[in-house]
Amino acid sequence: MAHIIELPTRSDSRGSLTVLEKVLPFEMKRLYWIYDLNDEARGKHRHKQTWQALICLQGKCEVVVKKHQHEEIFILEKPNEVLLLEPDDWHEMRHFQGQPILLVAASHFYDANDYIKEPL
Ligand code: T46
Repeated sequence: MAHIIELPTRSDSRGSLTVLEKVLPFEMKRLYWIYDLNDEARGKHRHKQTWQALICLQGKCEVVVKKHQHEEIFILEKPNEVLLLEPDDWHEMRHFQGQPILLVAASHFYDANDYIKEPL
C-alpha cells in the first residue's frame, strides 16, 4: 500500500538540502512535474506496471489512494517527504493550495496503455 518516506535532509545556516537515493524500490526511468494547477482534480487512475514517487516541492495537495475498498488520504506539503505509489494504488490529486509543484519519479516510460481508470 502507498506510504510516505521521510527523506534525509541537511539543514544549516544557508538553508536545506534533501536527498533522494537508495529508498525507491524501482529504477527511475522518467521524471515529470505538475504545476499551474487549478481546482480540478487530477490522476484518478492506477497503473498496470508503473511505480511512482511523488514529492510536493512547493505548496500543498491531497492525494487520495484507493485499493481493495480501502481509502487513505495523504497530505503532501513537505519537500522532504515522498509518497510511494505501487502500480495498483489508484490515486487522485486534489485540493491544491499555494501553487503546488508536484515532482513525480516513475519506473517506466510514458505509455497510455499502462493506465486503468477503475480502482482495484
Ligand atoms: C499519474 C499522476 C500522478 C505525457 O505525454 N507524458 C507523461 O510522462 C505524462 C505523465 C503525461 N503525458 C501526457 C498525457 C496527457 O495528454 O500529458 C497529458 C496530461 O497527463 P494526465 O492527464 O495523465 O495527467 P494527470 O496529472 O492526471 O496524471 C499524471 C500522470 O499521467 C499519471 O501517471 O500517476 O500524474
